[in-house]
Amino acid sequence: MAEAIPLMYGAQSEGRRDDETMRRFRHDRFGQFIHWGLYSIPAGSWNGVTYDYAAEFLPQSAGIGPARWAGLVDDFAAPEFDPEAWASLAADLGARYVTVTAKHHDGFCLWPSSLTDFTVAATPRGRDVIGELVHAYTARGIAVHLYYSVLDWHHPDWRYAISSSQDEEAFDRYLSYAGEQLRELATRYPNVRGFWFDGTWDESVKANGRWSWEIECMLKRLIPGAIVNSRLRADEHGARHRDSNGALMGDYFSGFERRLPDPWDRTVTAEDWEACVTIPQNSWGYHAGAEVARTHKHPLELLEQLVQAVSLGGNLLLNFGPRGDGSFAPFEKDVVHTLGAWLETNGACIYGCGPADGWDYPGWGYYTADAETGAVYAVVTRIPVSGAIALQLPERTRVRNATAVATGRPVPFAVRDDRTVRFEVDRASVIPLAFALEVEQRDDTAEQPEVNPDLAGI
Ligand code: H79
Repeated sequence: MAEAIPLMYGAQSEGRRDDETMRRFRHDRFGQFIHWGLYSIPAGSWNGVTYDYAAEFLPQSAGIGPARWAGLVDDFAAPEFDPEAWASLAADLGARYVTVTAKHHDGFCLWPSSLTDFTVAATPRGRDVIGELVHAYTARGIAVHLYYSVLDWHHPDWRYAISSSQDEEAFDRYLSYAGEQLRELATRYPNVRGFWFDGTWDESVKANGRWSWEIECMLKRLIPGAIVNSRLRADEHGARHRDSNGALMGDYFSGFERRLPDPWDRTVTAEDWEACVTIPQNSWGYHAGAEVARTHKHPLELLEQLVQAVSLGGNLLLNFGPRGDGSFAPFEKDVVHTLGAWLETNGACIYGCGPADGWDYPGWGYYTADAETGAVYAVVTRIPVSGAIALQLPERTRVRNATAVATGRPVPFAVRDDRTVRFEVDRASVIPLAFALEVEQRDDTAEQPEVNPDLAGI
């Protein structure tokens, strides 16, 4: 193995964190992402033209400069905004934590930051949106993480790259500004559980690994146990997410955006990770365009992504983009009802679960396992036309008992051979079917399967 490179600003710890806060985050498995800001008002259209790209990228798509964009501050009245209703929606969804955009790329702050005028305080709504949300979610036992974009299209000192000493001075001022904002957030909202960083891919940011290291230290000093995503971090050589020695920086890998690892890719189970996904093909902020609406995923596709993430030891952060007025669109309420109803009765195979060791990806769905109880779950998301499901057991195990998770009722199964059991599932089911398996070790000394020497080695 190559010798480790000495690093000052690489990973801050080795291996997985195993403190109470991190265990809780891992146990939660399902989070709700909220993208809400000025971009929620034009919702993808400007001067009568609709841009079928991400709504939060409208300033770029439509070529709207920061000054004109800032005019939206006057329109941010959000008469329907009700923090309690948002918290109750998150609970109905079955989300155990919520990650909210405190500041997105446009630089607009949803809290009344003392470091800029470009905040919710300047809007007709006036009040502290982040503060009200932290309060409402926390009161319902839902943990809060704050999203913060380092990239900032509004701040005059932001630079994409550093090509002069003036750039360097400006960008240093910018990094102090961002650092002070983060100190402000951690001080104002000490109950938040973590921070979710974005917009860290530009050369200017990559050249400031030390800043990202110091931010991680500061946040963890102000909020002991705070969780930060790997996207915050770069080391002194500009390596992102993982340092120049390959060690994960931050507390979990956050590079899976609008995609999940392949269902058979066990390598990802070595780290904590979280994938973030959208309901439309590509918009995080609310987009009112008809073309974007045609790309909406079916709620059950999103549910399947959740099961897939858990089967690979990851969390799923499912994005919602509330409308400019503060209400949620009907298609998002459908997602809440479908996922929430399923999780209400089937949550045992999701919360607190992770990969099932020794159980290979079966094609008809996913296995998850609860390390605490030892239960293995078979979640059928692609019912074969025959209704016959074959389970390939790990070596030296047997299924003692199987029950339907939703009802607790026993489920008959047939032992087909030494390593295979077979279920008949309801071919008419319109939702994933979850089965809890009681698995026991098999003593092989008693019953060695017969091996025909003529077939050995085939
Ligand atoms: O907040 C949502 C999006 O608005 C934001 N991230 C999610 C969570 C986002 N910002 N930009 N993008 C998504 C897409 C940008 C991708 C790119 Fe790149 C940045 C292309 C080039 C620079 C990714 C990073 C691919 C190469 C580097």
